[in-house]
Amino acid sequence: MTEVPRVRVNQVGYLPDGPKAATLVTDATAPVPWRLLRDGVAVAQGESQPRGHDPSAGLDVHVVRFDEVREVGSFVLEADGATSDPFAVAENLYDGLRVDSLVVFYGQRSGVTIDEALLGPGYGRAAGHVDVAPNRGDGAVPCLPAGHATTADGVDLYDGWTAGYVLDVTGGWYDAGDQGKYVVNGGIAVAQLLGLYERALRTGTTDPLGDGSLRVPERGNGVPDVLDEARWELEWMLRMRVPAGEPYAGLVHHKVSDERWVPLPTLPADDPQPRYLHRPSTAATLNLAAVAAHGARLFAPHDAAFAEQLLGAARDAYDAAHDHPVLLAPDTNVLADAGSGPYDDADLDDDRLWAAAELFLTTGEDRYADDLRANPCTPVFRPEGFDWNHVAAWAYLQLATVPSALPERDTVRAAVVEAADALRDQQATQPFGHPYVPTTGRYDWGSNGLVLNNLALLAAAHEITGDPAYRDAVLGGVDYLFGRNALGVSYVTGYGTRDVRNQHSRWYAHQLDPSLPHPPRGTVSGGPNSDCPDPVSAALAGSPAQCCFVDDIGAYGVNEMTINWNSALAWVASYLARG
Ligand code: 9MR
Repeated sequence: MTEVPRVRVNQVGYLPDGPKAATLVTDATAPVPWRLLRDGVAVAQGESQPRGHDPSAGLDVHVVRFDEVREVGSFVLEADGATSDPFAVAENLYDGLRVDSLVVFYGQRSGVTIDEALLGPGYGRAAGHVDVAPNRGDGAVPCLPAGHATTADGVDLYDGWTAGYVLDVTGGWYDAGDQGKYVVNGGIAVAQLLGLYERALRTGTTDPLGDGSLRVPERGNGVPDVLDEARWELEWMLRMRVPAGEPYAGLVHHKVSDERWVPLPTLPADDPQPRYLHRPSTAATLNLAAVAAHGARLFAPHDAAFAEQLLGAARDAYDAAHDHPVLLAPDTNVLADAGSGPYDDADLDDDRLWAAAELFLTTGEDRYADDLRANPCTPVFRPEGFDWNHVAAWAYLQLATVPSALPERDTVRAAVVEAADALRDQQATQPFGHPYVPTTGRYDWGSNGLVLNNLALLAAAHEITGDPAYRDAVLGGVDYLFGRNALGVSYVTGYGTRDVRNQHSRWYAHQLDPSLPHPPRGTVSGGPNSDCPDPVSAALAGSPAQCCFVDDIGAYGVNEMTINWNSALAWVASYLARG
């Protein structure tokens, strides 16, 4: 790959009727001329806007705006003696991404053979975690034995919890590049899949991803494919419930995972580790309540019995979480052999808000509206954005956009627009165009997921107000993910000239074993993380936030794939696509 050009553009391209901006890295203090070239001929020109030193990138930059260009074609941008990578101005740039980013979920499926005819040549693999050696299988997983959650100092993170049953927890999605399956990042991922489908139905601006639209095994079954994909995880989440008669009956296990981390690469079918159910948590239970309620209203026209099962499960989980309001998932990273991520969460008011919101939207019952009122959950919006651990803003987006008789609906809509306006003000300060200005100045683990969810907030404001300025804000922010950033990389595999391909994964491990594939097209990397928490990115510690990234499979703290970041990408791609 050639050296990264100093003119940073969206390498995928720009929509003809959308905003168009690039970022030029230069020491020049005065405006410099730029030219937009097509086949070597200048079709537009102007002068750059100096923006000084950008601390997030550690670079001196100018912004180049060429919004008025509407002509379609392939272009390069020239300024200050530098030439950008080629890029398109074209319609429908994001239609393929919408499909690809959703098909990534099929590749995360556990318990089923992955068919290369669907995921792509070289992407087939044997079913993982079925009861075939060396797997111990997920068909009868025991609860974690006592003592296994005890720290070196003798603290039992699970407070003496023991239980003697086994559960069939086959299926579901692997959360990321590891072999664990976790309810709380599954929850937000399911929600965004259901949400993007519901949005498409509601707005009619994109086709609603009907049957046959995705490359999934269920295509042709008469049910919209995105619902089939979401169901794969929903059914697994239902299996994660504690059985009646057991301690914490009705709550949901936080995770099922290996006793120890397996090395890279290890295909799911080759994982020899014992697997355990970890202690239930209130957070996981509220996640099930939220997405089961959400799924109930979307499955109703397609499978009434499943919809009814989901609604019953949502109500029961909500009640169980009420009875056990603070059973927290602890930080299991402190264990010597954690074997799984913690997804710890000490603040559950946002989860409660989300579950009440979806139950209200599906049932319209006062009980849930009363619970919403009793739980203001401030602040709902954080400048960092929402994620699996902070779901209040997502709940607000749902309450603001899904039709309901909530008396305070207009207030919620106004709050979403106000938050979007604040975000747009912050975005205007960013010479790389992205709406992500964390209060600490440090980028979080999964910053790309946060950027994407901030874009979803702007998109919701567009839906609420009809003001195209919010759509422009989304498009301007997307540029950052596709190359208009400090490193000049596209963070989505298969999209852009310099795309990331070595996201941390035990099976998409081409970097370590060339017989294995890269992650499939449409896989987003977690992105810069100022903490540089893994041995590979540790070398970058102290770098400007945007530079805390490397496309290396060992850099799990900055360059992993997860279902919850891909769901954010799929949501935004679905908003941008046109049916
Ligand atoms: O996405 C998670 C991030 O918000 C946390 O800060 C981080 C540390 O606990 O964990 C991330 O989730 C990882 C999980 O723990 C294990 N599987 C991979 C996930 C993505 O890196």
